[in-house]
Amino acid sequence: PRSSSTYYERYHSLEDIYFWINRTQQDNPDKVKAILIGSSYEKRPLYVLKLSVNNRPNKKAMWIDCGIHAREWISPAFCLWFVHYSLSFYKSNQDITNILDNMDVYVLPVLNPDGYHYTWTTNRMWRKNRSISRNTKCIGVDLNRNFDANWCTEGASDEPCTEIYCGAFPESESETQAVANFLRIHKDIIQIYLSIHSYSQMLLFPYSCTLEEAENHSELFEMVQEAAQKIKRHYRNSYRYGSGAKTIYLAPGGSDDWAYNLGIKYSFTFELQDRGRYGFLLPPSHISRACNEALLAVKTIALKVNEK
Ligand code: ING
Ligand code: ZN
Repeated sequence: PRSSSTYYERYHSLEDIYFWINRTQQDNPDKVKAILIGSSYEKRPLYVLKLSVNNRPNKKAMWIDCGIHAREWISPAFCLWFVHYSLSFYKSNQDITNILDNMDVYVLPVLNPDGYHYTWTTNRMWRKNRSISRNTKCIGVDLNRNFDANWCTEGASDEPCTEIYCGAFPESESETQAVANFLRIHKDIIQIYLSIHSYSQMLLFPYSCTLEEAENHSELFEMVQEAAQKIKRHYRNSYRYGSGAKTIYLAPGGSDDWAYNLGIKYSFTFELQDRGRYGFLLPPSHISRACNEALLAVKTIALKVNEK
């Protein structure tokens, strides 16, 4: 039967997503600007969409990246869905209006385009990027172990053949450098850092690279607790929450820990649906539910930060 799902309730190839980025900025010239922040190992462009509804001076900002891990397809789907939601409901939904009136939002739809492309053509379960290392046939660095936060300690591996290979040195990868450089330049305006993964339904915050607590641990804990409670109430779905190291496992070199140490004190990693039934192969029919749940968490956090 003919599918009745919309563009945002399907998964899209990398080529489609580049086309979508271009069309989204053309169709919304007053609100959307595509910014080239660097390129991948295989020389694909890394575009960030800047959503900005007014030119108020001293506006703060939120950063959202998707697709750092190639096989987590719900993640890029969320970034596209979120941009579409923001553009569609600005002025009609009170929460998104409040958020966009007070902050610009930077959205990187696919942080790891080489890996994402590879999952569409060759190996659906690929996680890492596609960079080639010396002295090994094994390909790829885990970009979420490549940031400079207790880099390559327990929870990462210096063995290129593993799924959690940390790379030759911190920020060795072109994709990591592009994101880290952009965040360094904009750190004074960016208040919220958000990285979208799947699966397992968790709302995490620093630290993942150590069992020590972040300086504002209680504040971060209360934010994700409130977000999880709202998801439970609205969608009857459970999300676990807490610091990364205590909630799942020690994982050094992650982007949220690095952004936190850079000074972005509201830094989070979301693990979207599901809890393992489909895992990375979440059916397209579940996209809108998964995205609505994540949106509720984004709104809860952004509105809390806006109040400050
Ligand atoms: N989970 C993350 C991973 O990279 C994580 C968990 C979060 C690590 C924050 C580091 C920092 O292992 C998935 N599913 O990739
Ligand atoms: Zn991941």
